[in-house]
Amino acid sequence: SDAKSLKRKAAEAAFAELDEGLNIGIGTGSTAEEFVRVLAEHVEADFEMTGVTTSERTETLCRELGVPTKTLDEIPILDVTVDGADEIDGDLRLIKGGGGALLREKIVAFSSAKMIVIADASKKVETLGAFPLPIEVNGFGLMSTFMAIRRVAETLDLTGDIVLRKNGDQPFITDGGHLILDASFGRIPDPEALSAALRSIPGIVEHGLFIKLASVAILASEDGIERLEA
Ligand code: DER
Repeated sequence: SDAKSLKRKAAEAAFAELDEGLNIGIGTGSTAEEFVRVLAEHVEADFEMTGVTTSERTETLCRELGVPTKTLDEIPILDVTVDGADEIDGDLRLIKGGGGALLREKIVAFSSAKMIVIADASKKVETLGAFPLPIEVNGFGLMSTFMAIRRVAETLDLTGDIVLRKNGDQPFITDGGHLILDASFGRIPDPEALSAALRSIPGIVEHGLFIKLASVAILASEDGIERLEA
């Protein structure tokens, strides 16, 4: 089965864990969009739920498919969030942000009692970092922030390219109006240390290391579904 059907299988397995009448955080990316499609089919068959989306892109798809949504301000505490990931390690630490929605994704995940990550099994890694770490930064003083990141990374023996994410020939702008730097550290042996170090830099709005947020990971492969629990 192709990549899309693996994403669909993970999305269906996540749906199977949901009761009726929940407030559900809905992630961003191609796997999360399979989850929206699964939700829409069940909503069509009178499944009760209310979604809170993590990007304009997901919100638009929910509207198109008839998945009912409210804002996080209307539902500040959610029962569960279902979202994808770019990398998942054995402790359910994640790298997210490939789709540029990491700030709202992290806020929504943090506002949820639990977070179910759905992905094809290729996202499972021994050590995070092969996927470039997205770092969401304020546009003011970009070069100073860039240099601070490099300095802080070097104290952790992390080196590699740090590039401004583009949208064509323009800088990529997030839903929150910020920029994203993608840092190719290659391997991040101590994600907690890097997370704390990045938080010390005021120009950084958020980063794509999701630590102690995911409670369950549902990974689909040709051999079936693997379920990891924190
Ligand atoms: O941008 C994100 O955080 C997405 O959830 C990403 O991590 C996974 O996107 P994918 O399901 O399209 O691989």
